[in-house]
Amino acid sequence: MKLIHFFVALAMLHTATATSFKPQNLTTGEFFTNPVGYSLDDLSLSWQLPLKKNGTAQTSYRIVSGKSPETLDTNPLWDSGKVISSDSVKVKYKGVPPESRQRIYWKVKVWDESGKESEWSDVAFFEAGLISNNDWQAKWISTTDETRVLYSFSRWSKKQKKRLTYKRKGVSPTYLRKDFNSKKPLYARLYITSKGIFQAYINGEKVSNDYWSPDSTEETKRIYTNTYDVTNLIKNGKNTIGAIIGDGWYAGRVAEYFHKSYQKKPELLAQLEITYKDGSKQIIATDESWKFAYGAIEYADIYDGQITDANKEPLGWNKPNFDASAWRTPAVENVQEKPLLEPRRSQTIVAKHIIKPISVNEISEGVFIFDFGQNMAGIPELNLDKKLVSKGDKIKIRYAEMLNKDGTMYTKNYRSAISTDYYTCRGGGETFEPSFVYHGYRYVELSGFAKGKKPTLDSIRSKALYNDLDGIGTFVCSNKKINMLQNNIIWGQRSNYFSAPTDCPQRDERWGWMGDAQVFTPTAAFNMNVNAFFSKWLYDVSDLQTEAGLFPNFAPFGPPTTSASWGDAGIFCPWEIYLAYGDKKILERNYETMKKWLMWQKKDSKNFIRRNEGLGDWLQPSTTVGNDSKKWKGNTPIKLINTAYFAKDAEIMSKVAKLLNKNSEHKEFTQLSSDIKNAFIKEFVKADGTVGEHTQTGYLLTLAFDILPENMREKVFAKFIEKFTADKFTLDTGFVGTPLIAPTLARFGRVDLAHKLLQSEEYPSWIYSINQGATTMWERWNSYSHKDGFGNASMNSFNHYAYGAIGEYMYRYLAGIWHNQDYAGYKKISFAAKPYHSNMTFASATHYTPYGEAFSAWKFEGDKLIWTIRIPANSTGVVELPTDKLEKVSIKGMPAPTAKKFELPSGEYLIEIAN
Ligand code: RAM
Repeated sequence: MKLIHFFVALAMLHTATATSFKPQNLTTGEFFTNPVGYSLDDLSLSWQLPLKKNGTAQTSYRIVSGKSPETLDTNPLWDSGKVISSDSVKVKYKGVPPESRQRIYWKVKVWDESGKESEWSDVAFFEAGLISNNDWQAKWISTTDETRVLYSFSRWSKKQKKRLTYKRKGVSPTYLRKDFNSKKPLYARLYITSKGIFQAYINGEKVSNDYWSPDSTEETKRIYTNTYDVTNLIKNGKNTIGAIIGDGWYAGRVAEYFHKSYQKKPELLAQLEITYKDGSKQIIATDESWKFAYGAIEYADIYDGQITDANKEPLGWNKPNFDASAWRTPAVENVQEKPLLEPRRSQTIVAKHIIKPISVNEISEGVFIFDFGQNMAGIPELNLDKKLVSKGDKIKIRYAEMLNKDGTMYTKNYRSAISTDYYTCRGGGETFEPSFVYHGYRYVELSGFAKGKKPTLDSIRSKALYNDLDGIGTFVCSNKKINMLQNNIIWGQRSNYFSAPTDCPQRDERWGWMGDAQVFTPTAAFNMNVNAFFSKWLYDVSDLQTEAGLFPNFAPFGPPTTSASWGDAGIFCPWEIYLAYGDKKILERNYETMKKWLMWQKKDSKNFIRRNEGLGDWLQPSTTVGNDSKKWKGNTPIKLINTAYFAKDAEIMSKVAKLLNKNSEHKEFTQLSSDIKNAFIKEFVKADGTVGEHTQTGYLLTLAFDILPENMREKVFAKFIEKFTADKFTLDTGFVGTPLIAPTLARFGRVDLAHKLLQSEEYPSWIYSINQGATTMWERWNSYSHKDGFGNASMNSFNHYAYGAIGEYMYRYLAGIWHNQDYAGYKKISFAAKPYHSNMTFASATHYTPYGEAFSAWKFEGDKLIWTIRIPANSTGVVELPTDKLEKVSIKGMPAPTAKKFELPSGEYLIEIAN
C-alpha cells in the first residue's frame, strides 16, 4: 500500500519541477498555522521547501513581517535581510514581539542549493491573545449558592458487607448571560477562561467546537485562556453572550483527592472585545451586570457522569429577548496577580473522530448494548427521534470497555467511577451529548425507553475527544497483528492525550502519570505533533516541583515523588521533544527545573548510588500476581533502577548544557555522569557481566542507558541473552524495562530475537492481548484472557498506553525512520531499517517531519530486498544498510555505495539489495 504511494509521489515529483518554487507550510512556534491567541513565548518561524529535485536545500532566507499583508514590502516591522543559513525550522523571530491583541503578518523567500532565489511564500500570521493579567478588565463571576447535595447513590461495600449510600455535593453547572447592543463589527474577539470548564455562546451559537476548555493546570499558579474570532457571530442590534461552567478538573471528585474539598465553585472570566470600522471599540466583560441561573445540566462530574433534564432548560437563555428577570446577580471577584492568566499553549480538545456502532444487542428487556468496535475516550451523541422517546423519558447511559461472559457490561475496573449519565427527554426530535463529562469505553448501554421502544444503530454515535493533535506518523507491515498493534498504540494515545498525558480515561484516576508519559514520549512524538502539548504539560510538571527539586508523580495535581522513571519525565520529556522537533526553547524553559531534579538526586545519593525507594519496574509480569502492590514493583533492585536513571539524567543534562552554551555546567554534568556510571558498575556489575539480581530490566537499563564502557558491553549483553533464553524469550519486564527490550536487542545485533518477541503470541506479549480482543493498549498483559477472564479489577485498565512504547522499535528499526541524536528535529534523518525475512515481507513508515514528509518502505521480492526512502527538502538522510555485502547494493541513478553507512541529500531513492 505504502509502496504504491511512493511511486505516485515519484511521478508527482517530476511534474512538480515545472511549477513555481516558493516556501510553503509556514508555521509559528510549535508548528501552529496562523495561530490566534496561543502562547507566543516560543516566537519562532518555520517553513518547508518543496522537493523540486533530489538535493533541494536552502542556502539563505529572508523574512519580512508587517502590520498588514499589503505593507509587508513597503513598511515592514522587521526585515531579516538575506541571511546565509540553511535554517528553516524554528528560526527566531527577531522583530518586536506582538503586544496583546496584535496580529503580525509575515512571509519568507529562500535561495536554493544553486543560489537560485525563490518567489515569496504566501502570507502567514500570528496573533497574540491577552498576555498579561492587567489586560483583563473582566471579573471572575460565579453562583452565589453554597454547596448542596446533588446526587446520592448506593453501592455495595465489600468491607462493610452492605449497601452504603454516598452523597455527592457541589453546585450544578452554572448558566451565565448578558444582553448587549452592537453594530456590525469590523472584527471581534472573545477572550475567555474559567475555573472549571466552560462552553460559550453568542446569540445561541456555540463560539467553537471545543470541549473541556481550559486545559487542566495547577490552577493556583496559572490558568490558560482561549481566544475566539467571533466577528461573524455579532449582529447589528440586540445580542446575547452566555456561558455554562462546570467542575472539570477544578471541583468535584477529582479535586477532592487533591484539594481535600470539592466545594469549590466554577467561575467564569470573559471579555468580548468588539472593534468597529471607525476604530472605536466596545468591551463586554463579565461583572456584576451579568445574571446567573441553572438549566438542564443538573450534575456533571468527571468520574460519576452527567445528569441532564432537558425540560429544565430555560429555552432561549443564550439569545436576545429572553426573560431573565428571575436570574440572579453573580458573586464577583477581581482578577488578581495570581494565578497567571496566559494564552493557551496547546491545541484545544475537540471531537477528532466520529465512530458509528457496529452492532446493538438487547441484552435484557429494554436494555440495549451498542458496540463501537473500538475502545476510546469521549462522549456519545444520542439521536432521539419522536418515534423513540416522549417527554419525560429518562434514558440511562452506561459505559464499559469490555463485556462480561453473559454479555452484560463489565464496569468493575472503573472502580469508584460511576460513569453513568442520565438524560430526561424533552419530547423527541432531539439530540443530546453529555458534554461536561467524558468516559473511556467501547460499549454504551442505553435503557429507560418506554416498553417496546427500541433504539437502532442510528440512535447513537460516538465522539472521540482529545487535544486537536495532527497525526504525523503511519506504520504498516505485512503482519496483520502488528498492524492491529499499531492501531492500538494510536488509540491508546488518542484516548489519553486529554489535556495532559493521562494514564487511562475510564476509572477514578485519569491523571498525567509521569512514568507512563516518559516511556511513551518518543512513540507519541512520532505519531502526532505533540510539541505544544508537551510544552503545556511540562509547565504542569514544573509548577509542582518542590523547593528541594522533587518532581510530582503525576501532573497536574500530583504529590512529589522520589521514584526514578516517574520523576525523570521532567528530564526525558523535554529532551525527547527537542530531538523530535528541534525545539530548543523547551530545553531553555525547563533547564532550571531539570537541573534541580538532577541535583536533588545527587544530594539524595550515597557515593552516587540512589536510595532503594520508588515504583520500581512497575507491573513486572512474574511478580505482579495477587494483591500485594509491593510485589507489583518487580524484582529488579529499585536502587539499581534509580541509579541508572540518575546516570542517564546526568548524561542528558551534559548535552543540554552544551547546547545552551552553559560550559561549566556541561563539564560538571559530564563528570557527574561518568562518576555515577563508575559507581553503578562497581555496585551492580560483576566481572562475569552479571548485573544486579540477574533480571531482564537490570541488563536493559545498563545497556540502553550506555552505562558501560565499550569493552564491557558484549559480556553484559551475553548475560542478558542468557537470562532471556532461560526465560524462553518472553519478556519479564514492567513499565521501566519493557520499552527498552526490543530496541536493545536490535541495537546489539539480535534483531532476530526482537522480531521474534514482537511477533510472539505467548503470554506475556503484545500480540497476546490482541488475540484476547484488545483494541487499545492494556495496563496488564493479561487484563483479560479468553481462558481466565478478567484480571484484578483494582488495577485493570483496558486503555493504558505505556506498553505502546514498542512503537519506537517498530518505526525506528522495523520500518527504519528515526531522528538523529546529533541533528535534532530531523535536520538529518536516520534510515536504518532492519528487514527480517523469516515471515515478514514488507514494512513501511511515514513521518511528517518539520521539513516535510519522510518515508521508508522495504519489501522482499523473492530474495531481493527493495528499499525506498524519501528525504524531504533541506534535510539529509543518514542511511545505514542492513548488509555488509556492499557489492550486492545498488541505488537507482546513483553510484554504488562505498560504505555501509552514508549520507544522501534530500530526494527519493530506490535501493536494491540482491541476495
Ligand atoms: C497506577 C497507574 C499508572 C502508574 C501508577 C504507578 O495508578 O497504573 O499507570 O504510573 O499506578
